[in-house]
Amino acid sequence: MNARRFRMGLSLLMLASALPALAAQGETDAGCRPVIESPWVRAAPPGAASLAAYLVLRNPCDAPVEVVDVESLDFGMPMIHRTVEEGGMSRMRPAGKLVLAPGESLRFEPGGLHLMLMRPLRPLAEGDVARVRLVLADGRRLFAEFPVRRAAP
Ligand SMILES: [Cu+2]
Repeated sequence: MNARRFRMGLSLLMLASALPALAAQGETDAGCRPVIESPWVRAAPPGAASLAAYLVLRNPCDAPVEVVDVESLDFGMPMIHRTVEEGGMSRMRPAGKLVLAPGESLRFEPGGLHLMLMRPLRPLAEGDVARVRLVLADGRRLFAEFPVRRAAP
């Protein structure tokens, strides 16, 4: 048994012992999920190798959440990027660690953090909808339908 697994087991035990108290309050934090708001994909010319997508991720829960990956049925290689300025040049890099504190929102927006949806598996034109989900560090997935638009909603 490695240390990480042991700690996970330990925290599950602690969670289990805390559940009756939470249930007595009528709410369990285990049921709380971060929320994807205002999702959209920027329309691109037919044949584009990648599309950029944006959203606001809100964490209304009592625990921090970490986003570790993005998945999509509509793209062969979705990634999470950040646009950064380097020596006067605008470049895209892997986003790195994305942790949201309780009550915090994280904006994926043009010129900053974004979803880079590479290798479209079908044509996606304005008015179509892409299926995208964010993967959290605890294994949960947050799904949303991302409408393809010319401009931010
Ligand atoms: Cu990018």
